[in-house]
Amino acid sequence: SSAALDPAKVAFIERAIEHGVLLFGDFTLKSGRPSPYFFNAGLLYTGALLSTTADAFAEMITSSRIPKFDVLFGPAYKGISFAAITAVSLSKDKGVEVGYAYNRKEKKDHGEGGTMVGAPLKGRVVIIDDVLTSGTAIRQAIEILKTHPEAELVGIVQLVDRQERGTGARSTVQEVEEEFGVPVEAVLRMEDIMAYMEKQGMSEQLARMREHQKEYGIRK
Ligand code: OMP
Repeated sequence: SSAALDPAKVAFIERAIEHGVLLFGDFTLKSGRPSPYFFNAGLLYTGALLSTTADAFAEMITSSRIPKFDVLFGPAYKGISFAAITAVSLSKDKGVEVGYAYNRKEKKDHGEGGTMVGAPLKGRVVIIDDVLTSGTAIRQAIEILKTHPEAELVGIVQLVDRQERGTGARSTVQEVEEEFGVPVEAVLRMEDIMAYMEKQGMSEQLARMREHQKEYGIRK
């Protein structure tokens, strides 16, 4: 892995490990894939952790390929708080004003006029969510957006891109970027986590990460 160890990323990874957000062990993912690590964004529940998360999202959004946009859409449930806190951080620290919106999960007929809360879903929209693996979750969010004809998807931001394969041989990011024609960016990627582990001498766990990468990662 050739990922540069950005000090802000290192600090974020350290805090994530410290708070049990980033775990190493034996996990089964939503897609059914086994995994030697898991990132549980639901454990980012203190003011300090949320603040760090918001700043990391805001910094990434303003320094990446994400174009200017009007609304940050956080799909229920994990995306909701991320959309809110990132909108605050963008406004306070970056002078970027965007609305935030989220969907209610309760209403089952999400295909038609699903129940939205917050900013009207129109104009240029960026979707914000926690973790990207095989793409099922993000595709569901895009489906919701598609039911709002005045909304145009212009980007997707994730806290963690696990850099895994999508439904085919290519990475989920490649598949989604190509299919929907928008950039997909992330605060952290698997290679950042692995670079950190390498620096920390976590050789046993790192070997398992490499095995996982061989099986489910991107073949470059
Ligand atoms: P995909 O729908 O396969 O892209 O998986 C992404 C979803 O899986 C996320 O929205 C999470 O709910 C969950 N997930 C994590 O939260 N952390 C992980 O490290 C891995 C997953 C996962 O199940 O793949």
